[in-house]
Order: sequence, then structure tokens, then C-alpha cells
Amino acid sequence: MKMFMRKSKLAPLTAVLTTAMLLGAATAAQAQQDKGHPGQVTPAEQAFQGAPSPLAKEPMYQATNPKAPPMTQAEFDRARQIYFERCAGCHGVLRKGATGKALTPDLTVPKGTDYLKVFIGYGSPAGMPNWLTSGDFDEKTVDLMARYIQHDAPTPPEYSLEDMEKTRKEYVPVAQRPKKKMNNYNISNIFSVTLRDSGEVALIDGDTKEIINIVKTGYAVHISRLSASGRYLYVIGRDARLNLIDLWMEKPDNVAEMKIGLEARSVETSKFKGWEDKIAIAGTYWPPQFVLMDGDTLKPRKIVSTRGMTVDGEYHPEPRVAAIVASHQKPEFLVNAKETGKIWMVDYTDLENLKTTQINSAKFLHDGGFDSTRRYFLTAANASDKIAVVDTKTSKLAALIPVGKIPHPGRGANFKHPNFGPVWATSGLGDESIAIIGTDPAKNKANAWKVVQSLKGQGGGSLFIKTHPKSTNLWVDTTLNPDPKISQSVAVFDIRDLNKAPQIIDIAACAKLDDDGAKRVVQPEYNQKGDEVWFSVWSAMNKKSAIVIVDDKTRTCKTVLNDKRLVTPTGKFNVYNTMHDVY
Ligand code: DHE
Repeated sequence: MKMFMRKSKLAPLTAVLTTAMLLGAATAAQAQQDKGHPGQVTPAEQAFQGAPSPLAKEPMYQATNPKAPPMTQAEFDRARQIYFERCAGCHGVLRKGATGKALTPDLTVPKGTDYLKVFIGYGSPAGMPNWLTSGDFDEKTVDLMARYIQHDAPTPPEYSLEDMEKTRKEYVPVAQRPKKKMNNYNISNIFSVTLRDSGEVALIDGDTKEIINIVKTGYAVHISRLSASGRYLYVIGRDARLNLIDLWMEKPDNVAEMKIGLEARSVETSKFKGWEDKIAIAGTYWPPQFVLMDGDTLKPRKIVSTRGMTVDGEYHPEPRVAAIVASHQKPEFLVNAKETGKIWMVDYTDLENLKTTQINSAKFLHDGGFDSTRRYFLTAANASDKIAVVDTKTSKLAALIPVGKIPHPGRGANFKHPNFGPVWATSGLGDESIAIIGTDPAKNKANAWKVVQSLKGQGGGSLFIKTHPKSTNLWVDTTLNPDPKISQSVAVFDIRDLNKAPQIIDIAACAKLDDDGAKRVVQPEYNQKGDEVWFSVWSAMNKKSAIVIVDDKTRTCKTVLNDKRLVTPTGKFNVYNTMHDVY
């Protein structure tokens, strides 16, 4: 739906244009001084954070601020929807600031409508998009939003255990589920593929490349994770709908489902010995909390709020739950609370008397994965430009490592560096650098938790990097780079000689899609054997997309999956690699 005019009518605002330019310059310096503001934000990061929030559709309590310019109820409702679709990702649900600035009335009212209109219309070098001059908003919308942010932020509802339980469905109760695997699929090599905008996952047989089933999931479905045994597949949507799929069924399908909140990104399951498949955990962006559930029925057992103090000692009302991983050392989950910079270690052995440890790292925690021994969790504090390392054995922060701008590892890539021993690598959104970090404090102490080498990739806008223990290739995507030549291709480095320039492979060209879709290439994912790499060629819903499978050894395109049902494919999760944290 196109809600805004593409062509901007500049006239009434030209009077303030010069002021806008001056303000722009002033804001850069101001932004640097703002506590917790990340400074310059790249177009790639803006695009990444700009996904519409499902909260736009939620009813909310709305208080008006008598000091703010008046608005009708209809104007309010429209502004609120626009805010959640366009602004909440950076400025936060409650407008208390996240990677973008706080926009609470105590700050916005003194600035006044005209000043705010300039910011909204023309953006700032600190990263605020130019909504008017880009053609996304017309002047009326700019005025509407400038007034709206001077009123109190509406609060979306909380979400309790009872709310969850009310939405829970067990399509196939445990007693009626298979007692053994009822199909002939090589389950370990199934891929669960996110079909982002159709709200489905495609289960694809990695051996035959046939689609096994297309399973209905949540809105703007996000990631899949596997239970420790590999039987159960958990899928989370941005609308916080959690689906449980049983891969033992003749035709794998949903067996249970529940809404765990109003907006979510992450899910994981217990992996420690003796606890396989027992407990599931999912985290929400709103409300800021995580829930522990029974692994096979999703029955919610315990909710824990992440609201609290940041690592700088300031209260944060909405620390969103980002990545969650299951420890292999202890019966614990590691939960990233994004805005506070705290990594929670959650002991799941006694949910009634829950024990948690909060590890201080750096703000804006996002994604991450384990080192090759699965003892250390390496995770991006993305807008802090750092990688935090947690020792899951000692439950302590092992290191906080400065890297390039806005690291985004996915789960990262583990390999043996010819000179520096075991390493883990991340690429990033903000620049072309690829940081290679030593991960072996026992035998390679001098290199541990240091960037031992920095590679030069194709450019910024990288989301994922991948290799496999059986491979000598290191694949790096550049999905959100503004140059289509770069976003449609990937760089592949030879791990045996990392000083050699990478080979650039035009993956989108392999897909041979005959339309003008964006064809962004995203997320390399290996098959179980480690001899194929799967890439999504991602275009909008009304355009053609595909999955391109590359032969890892020859680095040549081997198979293209272009079934019409593969709508907006993005993340792909190989069962074996995901359940064993192989990356
Ligand atoms: Fe993701 C992982 C959050 C946009 C594809 N993404 C993650 C994780 C988080 C996250 C917290 C780690 C989960 C975990 O390990 O438990 N993603 C967010 C956002 O907040 C963000 C920036 C904006 C939004 O509004 O959602 C966002 N993500 C995207 C996309 O636009 C992507 C590229 C396409 C899509 O399908 O939505 C995307 N995110 C992914 C993928 C992973 C992921 C494929 C898992 C990678 C892996 O290898 O595990």
C-alpha cells in the first residue's frame, strides 16, 4: 500500500531550507554528544531497521499532552500507525530512544513544530532519514508527525502468561503425535526457509531439492531454530506468533502454536545433556520480556521482564530481546537485552526458583553465535561497534572487542586461520571490513579476543558471513549495499590464503530472473555435508525470487530453486547445522 506521495512539494518549506542545512551541520556534533547515540547511520542500517512494526495495528492507551499542538483523534491514529511503521525501529516503542534519539515531549515540545518539521523533512547527518525530500512523506505528513511526537507516546498493552495461554493451540496433542519418524526424509538435511512476506516457511529436502511442505507461520516471519534432537522446528514471526513443527510427521507440519507477545524476533530450545527438547524460550521486542515454555506443547511457564538499568546505570523501559542461544556447557540460555547491553544467563533447571546472571557488555546487543568449541558466545553490540564474548563455562564476560562499523555476524563463521589458529569472523553493515577474531585462549593466548586480521569485503550493507568445517571458503553477502551490483553478488575468500582478493560471484545472475526485482542476495547457508551453499535471491512480494545453490568446491552455480511458492525467501536454516551450531 502506498500511503505517501512520492513527489515532494517543497514550496512552503523552502523558507526553512537554509536553516535545515545549518541545523543538519549542528546536529552531527550534537548527535555525537548524545549519550548512547550511535552517530552516523548508514543508509543500509536505516533500511534494515525500517521494517514496519506489527504494533501499528495494536489498540493503545493514548494520553494527549496539553502543551503540544492539538490533533484530532483521526490524525492521532494515522500518526501512530506511521510512527510504528516507519520510526519505532530506531526511536523505540515508547520513544525513549534506541539507536535513534529519544523523542519524548519533554524534549520535543521545547523544540516546537517548525524545528521538528525540518528534522523530519530533511533528515540529519546523524542518521535521521529525509522523509520529505526522499518523497516518502508529503508536507501534511511531516506536519502531522511533528505534532504527534510532541504528545505523550501511547503505550501498547502488556502481555501475560494468561494472554499467551489463551492463544495457544495444540493442533496435534503430544499423545497423538508419531512415536517414531514416519517419513523417509533425511531430516538432518532439511532446510527451513523463511518466506518473509507471505508469513510461511518452506520445508525443502536438501537432498532432492523438493519442497516438502509450505507451512503457515507468523507475519513477516523471521527465524527458525531446531530442538536438540532435531525433531522439532520452532519458527517465530515478527507478530510474535510462535509455531512448532514436527519433522517426524509423514508430512511435517504445525503441531502447536502460540502468540508470545506483540512483537518478536528470537526463539531457542534447551540443548544441555538431559534437557534435550524439554524447554523452549522466546524473546519479545514488545513487551520487553522473554518466556520459558514446555518444548513439546509450548505451554508457557515463566515470563521474565528485561526492563531495568543499562550498563551505564540508566533506567531503560523497553530493552528489546535480541538473540537467544542455548548453552552447551550448562542448562542455561543466553539472552541479549538489546538496549541495556546486558547478556542474561538463564538457568532453566528450576523455573519456580529461577536463577539468572546478568553480564554487563555493551549497548545495542543484536545477533551472534558460538566459537568452534561452543564454549564462548560472540555477539554483536552493533551500534557500539563491538563484539562481546561470554565464557559460558565461567559465566563471565571474556572480552569486549572493538571492530568495524555496525558488526552483523548472523551467527558468524568459525575456521582455522593459517597463522592465528581457531578464529571467528564477522562482517558488518557500516563498512566493508571483516573482522577475524582469535578464539583460542588455551593454546593461542596471544591472539585470543583480538582482531588478528581485517579483510576488505565488497562494501557495507553486509548481513551474513558463513563457512563450514569441511570447507575452505568464507562467503560474505552485501545484501543492503545501495549498489545493486554489490547487493546482488557475494564475495568468497580462500581461507588458506586470506591475503588473496576475494572472488566476486554474481549470484542473482545465476537465478536468471527476468524481471526488475531488487534480487538482493542474502544469507549463505551450508547443507549438512558442507559441499553446497544456499543463497536467497530476495525480491519484493510481487516480483520473482529464487534460491541459488552453489557448489562449494568449484564455486559455480549448481541448482536454482524458482518454484512460484518461494515468495520473498530470506533466512535458510539447515536442520543439522542449526541444531549443532555448525557455522
Ligand atoms: Fe533479523 C537474526 C533482529 C531485519 C534476517 N535478526 C536476527 C536476530 C535478531 C534479529 C535479534 C538474532 C536472533 C537469534 O539468534 O535468536 N532483524 C532483526 C531486527 O530487529 C531487524 C534489524 C529489523 C526488523 O524490523 O526486524 C531485522 N532480519 C531482518 C531482515 O530484514 C532480514 C534480512 C530478512 C528477514 O527475513 O526478515 C533478517 N535475521 C535474519 C536472519 C537471521 C536473523 C536470516 C538468522 C541468521 C542466522 O544465521 O541465524
